[in-house]
Amino acid sequence: MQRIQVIDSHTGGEPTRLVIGGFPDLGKGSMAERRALLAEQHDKWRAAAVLEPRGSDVVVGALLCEPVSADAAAGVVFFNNAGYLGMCGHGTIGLVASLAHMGRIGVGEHRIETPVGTVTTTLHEDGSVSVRNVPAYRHLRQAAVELPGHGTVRGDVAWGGNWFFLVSEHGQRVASDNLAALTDYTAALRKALSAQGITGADGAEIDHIELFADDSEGADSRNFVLCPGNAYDRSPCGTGTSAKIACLAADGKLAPGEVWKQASVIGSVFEASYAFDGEGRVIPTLRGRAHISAEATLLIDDADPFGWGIRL
Ligand code: PYC
Repeated sequence: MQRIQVIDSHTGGEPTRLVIGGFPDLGKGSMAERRALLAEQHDKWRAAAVLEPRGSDVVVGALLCEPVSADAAAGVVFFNNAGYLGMCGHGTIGLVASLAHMGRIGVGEHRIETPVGTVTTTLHEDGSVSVRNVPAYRHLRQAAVELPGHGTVRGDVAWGGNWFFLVSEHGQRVASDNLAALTDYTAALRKALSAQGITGADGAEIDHIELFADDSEGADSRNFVLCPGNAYDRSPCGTGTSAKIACLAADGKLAPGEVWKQASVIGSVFEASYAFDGEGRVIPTLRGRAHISAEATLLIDDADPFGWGIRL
């Protein structure tokens, strides 16, 4: 029997499963190197932790690692049903809440190493968490993609710790009673981007699609975010909100320090603002709240045919 110790949390409805023990030793390299090692040599551990029957398409895994730098509180490698992520905003908020729950950190500032750079988090007195993300920027403005059945769709391509295609003019209803249609539309859009060679910098795959609409509940915007494994983000998506902030800054529609309230399709909200980094990019800061939902040990029985996850 194999055992994996986890703490589950959710941030605005989006789950994070923090792995605190039981995974193979990935050495002392950077988080990017440890992510590569996990993907290349130990991927079955990712599958066991987040796929059915223990997990689901929605669960984002976060492997807690010893940081490289002595001034960091932790390192982390994020993964999901489809593979591995660069950064994860909701997951970082969940990680910080879980570290506080474990008694490893208190109120104040904590640096976290991720595969795409170090982020600075703040655990606030009220339990909310701010994340000063890696630099974000717009790569392409209003790129045109031909979407079968819908004609030309235009959107920005931006980096917020993952690659996003951000669309405001889409003709879709961004509402929680329209999830199947939104999922079909955004999945088709992602396929069309790939087929038509529209990518992030250096040919990077755009694996997240983000649709925007006005919000009726008082936020500046409501989004629907399709994640790489076809689940939608229940939270407003920290990296997606960072990408949005970068586009707003590039269009001169949001001033440095001004607060942008981004609602998710289920109505949870992140607050975001930015500062310029002096190199044409923005440093977004997101604020949200996570709640702990379980402390558990996952068991993998050698005799279980689906013990290492259901891979379809
Ligand atoms: O919050 O950055 C995020 C995120 C990425 C994928 C799911 N959530």
